[in-house]
Amino acid sequence: MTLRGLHMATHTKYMSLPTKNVALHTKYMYTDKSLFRRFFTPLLFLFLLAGCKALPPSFVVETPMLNGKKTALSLEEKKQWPHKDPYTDSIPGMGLEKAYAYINDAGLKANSITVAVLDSGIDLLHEDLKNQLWTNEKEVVGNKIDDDNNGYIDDVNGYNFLGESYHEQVEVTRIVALKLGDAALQERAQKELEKALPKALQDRDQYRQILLAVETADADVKKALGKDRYYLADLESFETNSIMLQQKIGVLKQMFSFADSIPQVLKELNAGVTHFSELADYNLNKNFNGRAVVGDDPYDISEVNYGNGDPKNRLPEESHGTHVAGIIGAQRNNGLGINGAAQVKIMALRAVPNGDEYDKDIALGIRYATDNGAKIINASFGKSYSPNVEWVYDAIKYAASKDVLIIHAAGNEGDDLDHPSHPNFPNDQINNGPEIANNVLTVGALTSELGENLVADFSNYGKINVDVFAPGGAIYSTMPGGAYDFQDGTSMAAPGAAGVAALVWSIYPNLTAAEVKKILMLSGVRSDIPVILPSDPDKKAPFSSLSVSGRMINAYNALILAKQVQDKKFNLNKYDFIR
Ligand SMILES: [Ca+2]
Ligand SMILES: [Ca+2]
Ligand SMILES: [Ca+2]
Ligand SMILES: [Ca+2]
Repeated sequence: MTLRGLHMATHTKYMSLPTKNVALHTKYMYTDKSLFRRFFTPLLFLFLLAGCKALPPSFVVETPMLNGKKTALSLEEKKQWPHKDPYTDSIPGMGLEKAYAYINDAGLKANSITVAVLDSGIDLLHEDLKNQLWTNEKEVVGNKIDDDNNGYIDDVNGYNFLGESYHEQVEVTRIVALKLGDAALQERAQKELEKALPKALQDRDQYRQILLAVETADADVKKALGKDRYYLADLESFETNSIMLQQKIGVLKQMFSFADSIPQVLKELNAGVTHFSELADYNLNKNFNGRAVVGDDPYDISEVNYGNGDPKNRLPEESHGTHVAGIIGAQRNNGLGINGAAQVKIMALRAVPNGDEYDKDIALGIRYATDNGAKIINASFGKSYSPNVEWVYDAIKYAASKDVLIIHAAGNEGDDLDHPSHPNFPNDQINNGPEIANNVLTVGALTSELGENLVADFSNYGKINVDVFAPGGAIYSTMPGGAYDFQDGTSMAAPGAAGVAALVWSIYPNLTAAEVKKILMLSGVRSDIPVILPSDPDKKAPFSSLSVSGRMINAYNALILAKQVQDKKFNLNKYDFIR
């Protein structure tokens, strides 16, 4: 599944930062001798102790305390926050504006670099992406011949491993329907499916009921007010003796706490109905076969003649790959839309359907990217079961052998990935064991609030399985049809990290993939501020305890450290993250 947050309230919550909360966090950060600190200290001490072994030196002058912004972000800041800096701007972005100012001042030159977006389809005609696409120069478009003899026909901007398929089952459904794996796995999957399907139907019906109630209330209140557009203030000042109308106004007032307008509420409710309907009709439907139109056997990795050379999105709602691609590499400073994190060539690989991706497509996609010149592969997808995981592990090791870096989203379940029952595939560690390769960076999601809500409430985390954090809450980027919009998810955090990796690597191309990974982790901004745990909103833990590095990615720091490594003034081998 693509890793985008689907709960309706998250978006709005991040968009309107409540200032009173910001003030509260600041208090925590300053009050060393407060009551709070007394209760918290034993716990904090444990975490600090655990973190000490791994604590590398600082590479830049860091002020001892990070201060969150005390006012709400402006719309422009909301659109650009991932490029802001925690120190300079009090916003926990990736320091990209600062990094570009430094690049400019120092006169640093960037080399060309290709980043593969292994994802859903991409809007290849988008105004802010079309000039940034990787092109296979030796391939002639549309002649049905594999001109460059790389095994793929007409792969001009990448490849489409999904053919004309879009909806898919999730692995739990496939395990039950196709009897994959052993009896124990099938029994476990059967139990999950028996719970998930009725839940999806129930959620769909609930969304439908709320949608109907809001639609009816909206129509009646418009009529009573005598206007087509109204605001919360209109509802608050409206007086009526009709109990029915009072109830409807009550419903609408409640809705204003989820979004800024009723049309936005209706849009999100409709999206909810669609989401839960698709869950029931496709993802969790034992009898659905999304792969039939592709025509291959997805359980035979040797059968490679499938899919086609057109990785564009098939439907407007297939927006994920477009959004991810823009975060990494939307054309910079062209007077349109947004600035990507780096100026890269985007290789479009369509391999993630509306359901769980097949291990075969992911393994072949990683190999395609590796063999055709990508240095970085962005992997904003994941799933809880991976029946042919060995194919993916082999592909990851192959990419490592060719010095290709893979950036993986940590996932959106709000879970501790170090817990044995919460794997998120493709991982690079089996049962918290040693890493199978040194080229995978796993990224959790931050919100724009430098305080207790710093870690997005949907983000997975883990001192062993998540390497670093990057912005993932309410991220503004490209959408199909030449549009732009906000999306939430660790899916949005991975491409931010991928863009920073691309920027660093484009300037210091002699670094290895493993070195770039380590530089991103070591140079991040570390903070011990207490953050709400995504898995338990009643609990807090130091931010630094939720990932291997304890840090959030910072492009400026990464460039400084990369230069030191290149000039042999800093030996990366001396520092390791001890678990
Ligand atoms: Ca070809
Ligand atoms: Ca051709
Ligand atoms: Ca642009
Ligand atoms: Ca790892």
